[in-house]
Amino acid sequence: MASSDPSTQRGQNGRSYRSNGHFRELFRRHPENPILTASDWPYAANTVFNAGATRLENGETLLLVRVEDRRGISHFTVARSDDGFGNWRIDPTPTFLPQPDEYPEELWGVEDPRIVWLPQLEQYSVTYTAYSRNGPLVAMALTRDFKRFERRGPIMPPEDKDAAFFPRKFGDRWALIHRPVPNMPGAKANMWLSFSPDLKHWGDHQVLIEARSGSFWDAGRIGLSPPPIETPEGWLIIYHGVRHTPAGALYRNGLALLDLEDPRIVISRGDEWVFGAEQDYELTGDVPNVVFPCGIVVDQPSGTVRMYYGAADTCMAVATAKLADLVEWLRAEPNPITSSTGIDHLAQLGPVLG
Ligand code: BMA
Repeated sequence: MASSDPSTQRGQNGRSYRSNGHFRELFRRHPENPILTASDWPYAANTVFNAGATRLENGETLLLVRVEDRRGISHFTVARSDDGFGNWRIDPTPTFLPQPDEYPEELWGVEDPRIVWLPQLEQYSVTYTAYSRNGPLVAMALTRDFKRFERRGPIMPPEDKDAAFFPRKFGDRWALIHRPVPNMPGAKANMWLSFSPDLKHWGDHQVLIEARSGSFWDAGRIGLSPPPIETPEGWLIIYHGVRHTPAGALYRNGLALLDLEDPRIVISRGDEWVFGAEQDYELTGDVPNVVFPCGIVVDQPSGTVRMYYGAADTCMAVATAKLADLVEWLRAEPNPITSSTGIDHLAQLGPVLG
């Protein structure tokens, strides 16, 4: 299915109605979006969306796609492509099915995987949402080949989602970004950072980035989208923000930058979103108005990132950007950490890195 450029979406009077052309668009949608839909699937599937992504050693792009069946329960299936845009080769049967007998936290499925290569372990980590009887929690598995997975079970209790590791240790500890949801009225669903010596025991939990307030695009709740991206200027964070409206939630993406050696330090955070639902396949589907990236691949020579996102909880799409443009946009943003984020106290916490 080919997409139409938002600037050419016109009403009866010929005027464009979805884009006023004065924003700097950092991400370009692939002209063949959506790149994967349930109709491409080799077996029965309701929707295919929110895939984790990585580039394999042989240059292939691998997506670990969330597939929802008609019970409403999700599993993961691998899709591979040489250029990361087309000719996807999809595993003929599910790759990673929930195993509630052995892993009761997976009772109602597995969702929204994030893939990070951990050079020290020479394995890929897959952090995912396991939908347990007590609510969604963060679980993790390790794999070398995306065929056999070593499940490590829950690493954060419910409700918690949107988790990914940093690819390397800080001092002698791993770090995890995740998004617990407090149930105290008025407390917000913020992004947190936690540390572990062994990927199993987690501590020094702290708020990393807070949801904003009032009418802001990221006032409802926020969460990490793809895993952190290492750049010379810092860890680039693409996060999703939710604004609740009478017509439902709007899911969009914004940017922040963390200190390379101390990821507790937020160097900057953009005030505006940089990617939101505009195209038909993002506006219409099981959950309208959702763009939800879980995977990113950096093409080193060109400095281009491919951001893979679920559209409207229904299909998979991809958009590209120049990594340097994303970092430069953040630098140019007039609002580095200000009181509107309420997190500048973190810099005063003192060293906790091992
Ligand atoms: C979030 C997650 C995602 C989903 C999004 C929009 O809370 O559950 O899996 O894409 O909502 O429905």
